[in-house]
Order: sequence, then structure tokens, then C-alpha cells
Amino acid sequence: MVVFITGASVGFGEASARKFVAHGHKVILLARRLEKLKALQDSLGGEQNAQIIACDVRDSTQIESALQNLPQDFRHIDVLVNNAGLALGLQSADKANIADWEEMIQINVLALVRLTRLLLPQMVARKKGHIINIGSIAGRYPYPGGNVYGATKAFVRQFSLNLRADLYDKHIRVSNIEPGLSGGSEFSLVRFKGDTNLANAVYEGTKPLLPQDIAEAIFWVATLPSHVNINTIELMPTTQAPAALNVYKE
Ligand code: 8X3
Repeated sequence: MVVFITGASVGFGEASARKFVAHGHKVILLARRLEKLKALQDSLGGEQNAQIIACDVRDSTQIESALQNLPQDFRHIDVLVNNAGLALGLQSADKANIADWEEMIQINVLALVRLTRLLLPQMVARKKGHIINIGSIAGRYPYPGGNVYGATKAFVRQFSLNLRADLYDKHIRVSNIEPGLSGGSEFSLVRFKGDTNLANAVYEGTKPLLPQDIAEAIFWVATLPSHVNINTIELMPTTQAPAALNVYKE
């Protein structure tokens, strides 16, 4: 298979790339940081296994032309892993930064939608393809400060289900993977804008999911027999549960 992974230089994206290549598949890796992509490409055995596209996932013009210039054996994309996404801030809605909100919507929603729309016609024409979106438990369960981040992931969840409604009769699979608390990536560092103390505190004293755990889920849904579609996987570390209903008392 040829697997196109966004946000591929670290975390879930990198772990997924390693997993697919380890099982003989080819990957196209999209991320902004060229050096990280090159190092990953080298460690995956070079150009015959991994092609890289160094650009912002929002730059659909550049992505489109990069895809057209791929070597022939990478042109037919079988799986799109819409992994690029981010959370910015954890402030209450009345204090949150509006630019952060807009950036999350641009990347988590708009870029994902554009890329999906770009790749779907060739998948439908070939009667073969799989869109794997990375949602979040934040799209299902509200938490303080989750505001727009959670809302973007709720979009991803409903978009995934609506894609199924359009594609079940066209041999295209769609899956939404919704991880809970996940460490080993830059997620919290990005959310807290480089504040390592705040980022590390998220995982202190607990055992979060790791990128390999998410890669395992992505790989599993992608390699099931073609008549099986996993709509959604919601996974959490054993130490997390959707159990809190807070009551504010004066
Ligand atoms: C990542 C999980 O709980 O930090 O999307 O929102 S959470």
C-alpha cells in the first residue's frame, strides 16, 4: 500500500510511518520541518520506501504540485492518514486567544477537509482507498479549556461519519481514531507554547498512551480485509476514564 501521512515528523505520524514501512508498505510523509523528515526518511530506508513533502498542511497548492511530482510507484495513494493537528491553549473560552482558535480551525478542520477532497476522486476512480482521521476524545467529552480544540475534533468525528455516508457504495473506507491522554509527542508542548513545565505536568504520575499505541490502531484498521470498515476507535490509557461531571459550588 501507499500511505500518505500528515504531521509525519513526530508523534503518531512518525510512529505510523515506522509501522507501515516495517510491514513493507510505502509512505509519503508531510510535515513542515525538512530536516526531521529527511532523518526519518533515511531511517526508513530512503526514497524507495518514503517520499517527503516539506510544507505546511494548509498549503494545498504546494501539496497538490508535490503529489503530481511523486515517482510513479507513489502516485496511487491507498490510505490517507489525516494526522496533522494541534491544540493551542487551555484557557477558559472568555480568555482564550482568538488567533489560537482560528489556527486550530484552519489546521484541524480546513486543511483536513481540503486534503481529503483532493485525494478522494482518485480513490473513487480506483475503487480503493481509506481515509483515516485522527480525532480525539476531546471531540466526544467536554473538559474545561477544551473549547475550540474539542469542537474541531467533534467536526472530525462527524465529517468521518458523513464521509462514510457518501462512500460506503464506492469501496472507500473511513475510520476515525480518537485517542485520549497521549504522551511521547509534542502535543502538550505545542498546546502550552513551549512551556516544558506545564507540558510535563500533564503526564506526571500517570502512564499515558504512546505514539506506538496509536500507530497500532491505525495500522490495524488499514490492514483489515477490505470488506471490514472500522468506523471509530476510542482509546484511552487505563489510567483515564470519562468519569467526571463537575459541579461548581460557591
Ligand atoms: C488529545 C486528548 O484529552 O488532551 O486530543 O484532549 S486530550
